[in-house]
Amino acid sequence: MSANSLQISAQPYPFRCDLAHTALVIIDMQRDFLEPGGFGASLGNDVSGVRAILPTLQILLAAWRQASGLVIHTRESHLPDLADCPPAKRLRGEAPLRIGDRGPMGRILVRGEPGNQIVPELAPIDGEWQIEKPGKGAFHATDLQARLQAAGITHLLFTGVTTEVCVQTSMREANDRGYECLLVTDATESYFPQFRDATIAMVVAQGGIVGWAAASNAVLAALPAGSTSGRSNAV
Ligand code: TIU
Repeated sequence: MSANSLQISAQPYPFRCDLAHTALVIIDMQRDFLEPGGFGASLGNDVSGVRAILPTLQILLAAWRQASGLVIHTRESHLPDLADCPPAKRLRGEAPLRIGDRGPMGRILVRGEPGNQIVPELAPIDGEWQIEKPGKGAFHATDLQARLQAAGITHLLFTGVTTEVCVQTSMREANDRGYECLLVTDATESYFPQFRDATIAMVVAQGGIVGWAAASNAVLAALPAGSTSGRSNAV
């Protein structure tokens, strides 16, 4: 095994990857989904529970940065003129505040607004990718596929919110594009814990039909101690 080879204890069997070709993907850890008054709350959800993964994600992110692994942050966001928001998405449901409407954190789910910012605990740093995605999946209407290919990334570790919506959609999109994907079980959360659990179960069923699942401790244990052995430079 090269110094960059990782073997992560996972379901349904160990996940093997090379640090230099693996990215940590943090899906939509933005105020819209984590704080009252945002998009998640406007849909009728109690958003307080999803913040529980923040300490775990902070530890994982710090370790991944220490190992010089690529970090990819996504934000679900729309252009100010909503040209990238299908009416079907904007008009779905009976929310009091819809996408583009002004709420306590600015316009709901609109790029650049206060509510659209990633929470400070996980703020991106230089060299980390930030993908603005108008859909649930991170590949839909973004340049993510082209950038991953250019960077030689073949393996993706998925975290963030919500497990069964944007995380699962992105993981399925990645799986269909040929990426080997692992879901970090305690670094993802749903407004419905039973949906988180069901998503984890369905991802790993049938021999890993969508990919692998592992707790963050298993990822941390696989990282070289004190390593900065990931990519030699930012892509
Ligand atoms: N509503 C819900 O659970 N999620 C979303 O609308 N977006 C994401 O999951 N990011």
